[in-house]
Amino acid sequence: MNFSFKRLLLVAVAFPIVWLQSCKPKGTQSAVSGDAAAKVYVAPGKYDEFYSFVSGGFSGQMSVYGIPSGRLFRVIPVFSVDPEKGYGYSEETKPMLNTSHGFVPWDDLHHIALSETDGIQDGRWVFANGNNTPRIARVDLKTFRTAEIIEIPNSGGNHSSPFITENSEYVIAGTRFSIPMDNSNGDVPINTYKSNFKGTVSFVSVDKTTGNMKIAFQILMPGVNFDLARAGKGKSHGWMFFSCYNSERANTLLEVNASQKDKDFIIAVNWKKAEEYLKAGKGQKQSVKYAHNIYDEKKHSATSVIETEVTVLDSKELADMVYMIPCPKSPHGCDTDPTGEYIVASGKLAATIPVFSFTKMQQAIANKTFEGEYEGIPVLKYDAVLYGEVKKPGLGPLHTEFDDKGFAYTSFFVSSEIVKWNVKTLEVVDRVPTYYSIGHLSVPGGPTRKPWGKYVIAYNKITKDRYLPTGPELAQSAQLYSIEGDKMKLLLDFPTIGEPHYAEAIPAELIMKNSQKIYKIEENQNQFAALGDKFARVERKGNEVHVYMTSIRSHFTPDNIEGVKMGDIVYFHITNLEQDWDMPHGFAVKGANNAELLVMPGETQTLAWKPERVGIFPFYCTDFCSALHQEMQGYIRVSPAGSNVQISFGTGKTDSTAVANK
Ligand code: K7E
Ligand code: CUA
Repeated sequence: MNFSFKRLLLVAVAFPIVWLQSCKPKGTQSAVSGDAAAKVYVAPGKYDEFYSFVSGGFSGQMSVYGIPSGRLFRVIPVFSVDPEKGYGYSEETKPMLNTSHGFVPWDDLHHIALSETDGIQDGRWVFANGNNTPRIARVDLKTFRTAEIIEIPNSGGNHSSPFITENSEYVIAGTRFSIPMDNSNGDVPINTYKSNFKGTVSFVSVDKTTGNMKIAFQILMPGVNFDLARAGKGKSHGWMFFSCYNSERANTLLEVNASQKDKDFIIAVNWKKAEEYLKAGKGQKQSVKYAHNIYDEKKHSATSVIETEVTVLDSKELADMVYMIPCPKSPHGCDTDPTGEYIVASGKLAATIPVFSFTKMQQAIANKTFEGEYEGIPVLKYDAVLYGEVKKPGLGPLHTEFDDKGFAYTSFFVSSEIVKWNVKTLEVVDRVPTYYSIGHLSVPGGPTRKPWGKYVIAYNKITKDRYLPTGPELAQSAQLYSIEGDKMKLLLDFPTIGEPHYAEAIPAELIMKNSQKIYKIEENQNQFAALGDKFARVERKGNEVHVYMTSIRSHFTPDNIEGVKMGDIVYFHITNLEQDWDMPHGFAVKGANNAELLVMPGETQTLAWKPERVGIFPFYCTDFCSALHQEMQGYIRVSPAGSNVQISFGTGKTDSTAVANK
């Protein structure tokens, strides 16, 4: 028995937990220091310090966690239907998921952008991208609900999105896949990529008061793949920086063919210049088709409008608007530091992290220090724009966030670690392992002019042995590290919903004070609302039966309905008359090919139901609302098509008011 094993045994006797851990595969050692538990412990009844908004990847949703506890508070349905909340199932919310391709009830949500004022998070809205069917959503942080979705035309996949400018002037959308433009003949051989496929970046303006989005302009770009982006800030305000790959413009086996060249590009867009060109009428109007969906908080319903025009500025023709900066092999993340001076690019296949200087870029532009052109766009000389390189930082750099003390934190997918480095000196000062294969990472306020610091959160792609096994697919996960000291310290693992990509955290006080408690019943303008029991009724309009129903603890009015016939469509319009915080009522009817409704206090929502057989169908409240929740139920009778049962309804009438169908 060697010395160290004896020691291990001794420790094992004293601390059986340690013994257990040492028997697990190497990776599962927690590397957690003694006070970690206290640092993440939020006592019962106490609040977390930060909200974290986490992308759900292929779940299409966004989730909301408390930091430092890692407690899940809410899943906000955005691009995917959500039966838990009736989102995408109720008649009022269905239009939110409308697109020019029809109803698209799923997407792939990668990136989060919290609204900003003067480069500081303001807690008003959070934006998110739909990657697959190009869309940007805006979630209202008063209600934690998706308030608006705008589709992006001339785009093949909205990955490079929705990065935000420092006064929320724009959220942007760069196309991941280049494609033939929507107004051209798209029926072309795929191998004519180089001549027919184009890229675009869209600048979507955000109304200062309402938050409403509008595609202000698009810029026509070479047919590369746009990956990520960040807005300039401070001195670089007015610029947007995009990473791109596939400068080879390959249309097949990109794994090989898009990694041929030594360098791809960071593309710098001067959007103030673009605004000038737009004003001067240099844009070309193109006829396209895209959906614009808005949820009206008073009408409690969404409308979807198909828009038919965008204005396109051509990067080839309009000088001084777009520049390219060479960047080592297939950059992924493109991040700007809090001062706006440094632009950090992360080449997935590169061995260094290049850091570009905005000041040097301006000089290079002024002196025309170009190394050539790419598709008519000036390419700046790498050395002329480079501030310096972080040497040998790790393998597979992906994304960089910043703290409030002049440090940057870069995630490394291949070497599974976070590397901390000094933004001025470019020296690596610390590194910690992540478990495993980190993608994005997030420091509260990290992408803004004013990072709040304190933590860095890793969002991991693979968890292997970190959690109890759950069949073929394992939990994906976040890991919380303290960055208060010189060294990063692992504090906590917590699983996430879907695949987490980017996340943004914000001090809780910037949001919680504005949180809406109810919808005022007197402001309810839903056209199907019944604003009191006395308005509850059932009406037949041809083969449509409209049930104007109210809910309040603990009954529905009406709760007995007869006169529905086969071939009818029944619309249950449920108005929740409650005016107390956190008092939703649910609604579900047997056999409905649909989800439940979950109706907030003061709100009206509609469930459409097409009975497919004759009989009695119970309906009930799905959300445990009072001691008599189980009594919150009713019946609807469905008669044969030719029956002469007349519409009748009631609540609390024990004698039948309906004529029995004898
Ligand atoms: Cu790196 Cu889609 Cu932002 Cu994921 S992306 S990691
Ligand atoms: Cu209403 Cu349960």
